[in-house]
Amino acid sequence: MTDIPELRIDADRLVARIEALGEIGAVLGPNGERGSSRLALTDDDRQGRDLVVTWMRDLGLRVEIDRIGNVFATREGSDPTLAPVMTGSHIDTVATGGRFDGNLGVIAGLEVIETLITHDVTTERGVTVAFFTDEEGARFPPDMLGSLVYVGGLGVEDALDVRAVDDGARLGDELERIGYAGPRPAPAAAFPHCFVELHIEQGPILEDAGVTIGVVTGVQGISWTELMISGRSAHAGTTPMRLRRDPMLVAAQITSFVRDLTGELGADQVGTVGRLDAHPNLVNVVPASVTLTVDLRNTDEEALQLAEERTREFVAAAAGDEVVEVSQRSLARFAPVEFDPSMVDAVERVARRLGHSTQRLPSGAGHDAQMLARVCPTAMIFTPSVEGLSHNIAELTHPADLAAGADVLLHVLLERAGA
Ligand code: HGY
Ligand code: MN
Ligand code: MN
Repeated sequence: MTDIPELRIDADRLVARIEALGEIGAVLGPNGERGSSRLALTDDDRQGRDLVVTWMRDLGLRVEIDRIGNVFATREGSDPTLAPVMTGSHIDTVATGGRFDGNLGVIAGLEVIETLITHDVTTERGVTVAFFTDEEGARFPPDMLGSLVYVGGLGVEDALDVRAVDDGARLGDELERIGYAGPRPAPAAAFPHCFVELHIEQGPILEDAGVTIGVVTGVQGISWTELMISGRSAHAGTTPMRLRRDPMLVAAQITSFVRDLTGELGADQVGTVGRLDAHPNLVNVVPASVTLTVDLRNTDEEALQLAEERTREFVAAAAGDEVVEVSQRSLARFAPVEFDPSMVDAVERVARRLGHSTQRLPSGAGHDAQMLARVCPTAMIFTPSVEGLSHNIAELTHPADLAAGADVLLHVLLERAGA
């Protein structure tokens, strides 16, 4: 019997499962990049879900699915009256996804539980590993949709009625179609004792600092807006420039403004125009309409509101100049979140005890932990991303760093579960 402090996960098993899951919806690049594309509630997502649920059932875990398709797998503790500790993340990806974003946290949670089983370690509290539906929000906005419903931040009926931005499919219909519309109530009737999420950093900070473990202090605020700009389609050759009402021009001006605004507001402000759809999208037609998205983020809520205000003002002025109409809708809006200080300290203390270098940092990306922090003490553990790359099929985190993160997760959960 291994002493608890000496316990470590099985790194080969962890990496093998990450690779196996990554092969579902595999996207291979010209230079050997190996990514995945499993947009939420597609057949690829279903296949990924089925594989992970099979692993969960093979470990003899109690598997539950809630009404928004979140999946929870629990190994019981010795005291069933105590709320479990929970870990997990997401297994849906963006279309140019890597194999580690989200997947690491779910598979490491499974690995932690298998390590406890293998070493016959009992814990007072149960240990649950979860994956949440549609964390990316790329097909069905907002992001973190499943965990937001789980904590009661979005009504489940409203969530089931969300329409896909690509083909207009209704979320609830897609959930039924892939067989993951579960019976467990959402929001949850009871919440975990605590939540710890292991995730890749997805940025360059840890790699630049040569640090192995990121001790995440919180998550920055997120603002997603969809703008529909309506002009007048016209002939590209015969229409004098002075008569044009060109939505593509305004879309280009907004894109350029967002970049300039980040420079003006300084370090923590980031801005992205990621989606742009022109209609009719033909070489010889001044577009009738253009739909685009603006993603603004900042660690400071006031600064984020200023960025939103400045963008609204610019859009109104540019639309007036070009005599186009703009309607807009919010796709996601989350304020910055600070994690529980005692949980953050535990991550740092455990990582150092295991001999890893650490650095505290806020998360630039949104995560399910951002939602769980509303209902229980929550923290995150980051591992470095090679070249800070993510949402790119070249996304990579080295096996030694994956294992380090999973070992820290193991021991933070052991502390909180009462091994
Ligand atoms: O958008 C995000 O930050 C996350 O990938 N959902
Ligand atoms: Mn993620
Ligand atoms: Mn992501």
